[in-house]
Amino acid sequence: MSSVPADLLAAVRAAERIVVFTGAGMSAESGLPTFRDEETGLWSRYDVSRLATPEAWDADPALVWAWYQRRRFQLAAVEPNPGHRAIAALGRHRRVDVVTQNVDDLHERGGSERVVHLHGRLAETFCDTCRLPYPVPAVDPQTEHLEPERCVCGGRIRPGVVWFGEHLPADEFARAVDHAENCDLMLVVGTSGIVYPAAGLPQVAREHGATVAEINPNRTDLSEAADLVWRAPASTALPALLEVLSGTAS
Ligand code: BV8
Repeated sequence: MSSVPADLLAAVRAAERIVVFTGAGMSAESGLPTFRDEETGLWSRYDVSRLATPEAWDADPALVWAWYQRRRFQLAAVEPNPGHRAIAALGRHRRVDVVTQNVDDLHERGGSERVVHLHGRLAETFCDTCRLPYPVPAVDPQTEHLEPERCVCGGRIRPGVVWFGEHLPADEFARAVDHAENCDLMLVVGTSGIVYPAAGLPQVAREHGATVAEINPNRTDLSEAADLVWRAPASTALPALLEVLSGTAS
């Protein structure tokens, strides 16, 4: 079990409001590949960040839809990991707001109730023309191409995520900025800090007086500016932190 760095423990103990800012690494130990790993998976022939764009959707909707259906189907088969559950339990000791770049629902299924989704939700689907919600069950496409369903208006049904080049949902991003501006501590967990404007949130927190702590086995674009760094994986670090905080550590 990772021993909790003393400076991080002190920062958590002193904090009244904590933001946990998460990326794909938060879900890695649940079995969902990060964007980086994705490139070694079924889709290694494609540049993933070129699949998650409106241009890719317009050019080959069946390719993009098959990729999303495979991810949606994968999501139904995985569970929250101890890191997700520890974040939810931390929320019983302090005010905790989760701001996630992830499009999975593992924070909610792990028990977190205050979750901001910056990049949408994989489980949701809507018409790309009239933009009305249009629920579609997740299926394993079995192939690299799968024609998306059609709306009554003639539009195609797309995944409820924010693609590269698309604006983030204004209300969600405004909530995320408000949380960053008003927290005492931001835990930055499992993100490479590459994708903006999300990756700018730790700087917002710092500019408003918060302590920023990174929990990640690897160095990232955010490491330099972090006040505290714990090189550890989320699903062992966060439960260890919670155990010490709740006095149950052995
Ligand atoms: C925007 C949904 C304004 C889709 C995602 C040109 C035109 C327009 C915009 C841009 C442009 N050039 C650049 C931009 C900005 C662009 C951007 O940032 N690009 C990057 C690539 C440079 N941003 C946008 O386009 C955003 N919109 O700017 O709108 C605008 C609009 C029009 C014109 C101008 C401006 C929209 C960005 C949203 C993209 N959608 N997801 C989908 O999922 O299919 S982002 C996607 O990437 C995921 O959400 C994912 O979260 C994210 C990847 O980042 P990470 O989460 O950090 O994951 P990553 O794999 O990179 O890293 C994992 C980390 O985990 C690693 O550090 C690893 O060490 C760590 N880890 C691994 N295991 C563990 C662990 N940590 C802890 N424990 C472990 N066990």
